[in-house]
Amino acid sequence: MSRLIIDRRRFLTGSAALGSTMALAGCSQFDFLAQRDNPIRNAIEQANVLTYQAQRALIGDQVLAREYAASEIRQGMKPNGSTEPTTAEYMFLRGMNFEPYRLTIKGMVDKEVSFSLAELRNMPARSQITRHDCVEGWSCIAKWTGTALGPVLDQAGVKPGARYCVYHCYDNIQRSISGDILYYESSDLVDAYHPQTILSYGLNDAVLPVSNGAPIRLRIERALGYKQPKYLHTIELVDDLSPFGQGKGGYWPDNGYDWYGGI
Ligand SMILES: Nc1nc2c(c(=O)[nH]1)N[C@H]1C(S)=C(S)[C@@H](COP(=O)(O)O)O[C@H]1N2
Ligand SMILES: [Mo]
Repeated sequence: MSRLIIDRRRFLTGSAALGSTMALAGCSQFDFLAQRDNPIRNAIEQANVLTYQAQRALIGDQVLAREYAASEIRQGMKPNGSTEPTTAEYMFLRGMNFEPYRLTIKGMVDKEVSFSLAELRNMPARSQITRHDCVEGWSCIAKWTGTALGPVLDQAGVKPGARYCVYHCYDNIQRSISGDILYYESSDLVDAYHPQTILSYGLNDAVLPVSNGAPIRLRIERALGYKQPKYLHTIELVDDLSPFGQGKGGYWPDNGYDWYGGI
């Protein structure tokens, strides 16, 4: 059994090597890869589809990410990307200590629902100590507390045709003369219903700080850092990712990163 696991790892490491080539697309040297019709990019994207399918087939749907002991938390959670959103909506909520905040579940659901922070905190809680891996080359072990996303989605009733969750965030990751670009991400429903996928409001036994995504940030523990949306306000159930952003399923995928981002 253990040999089988090692072989799986080795196989996936091979495919992951292509994924990390993709991650370099953020560097200017590889900027040409970010052009959507670039043939090299298309080839790498095909490899990413293979990685996704291989992970789904080989690892299975519900395998847990490794959890660590409290003694293995050796640092704070390094804030990265947006750390202080400046959209009017977010600054208003922050000024009100997130009292009026609501998380909305909409799209391909039986009924749109929304929850206050107090309601989310009153749902069954789960804590997990996991390692966050950013493609920039750093990792942090941290303790996340929140409520599982699956049962929250069930309260809205996911329609049979839905395939993805789109996670909409408050922060303007990019500001330009043509307006703010807001961070967004997406996952399939396997990751959405994974038992370690939580709507997190606590970090290392304290209230989740603004720099790490207050009031709610999603944890998808078997995915890379950019698949962990902070400042989450709406989850939209859809069957197609192409209408959002530039159509690749997330802010970083729109800029050349692999959509699945599995680890
Ligand atoms: N809304 C939002 N979510 C985000 C980001 C961001 O800029 N905005 N950055 C991503 C990246 S690249 C990483 S590594 C992690 C950083 O999370 P942290 O600040 O809690 O360390 O958040 C991810 N989620
Ligand atoms: Mo990251």
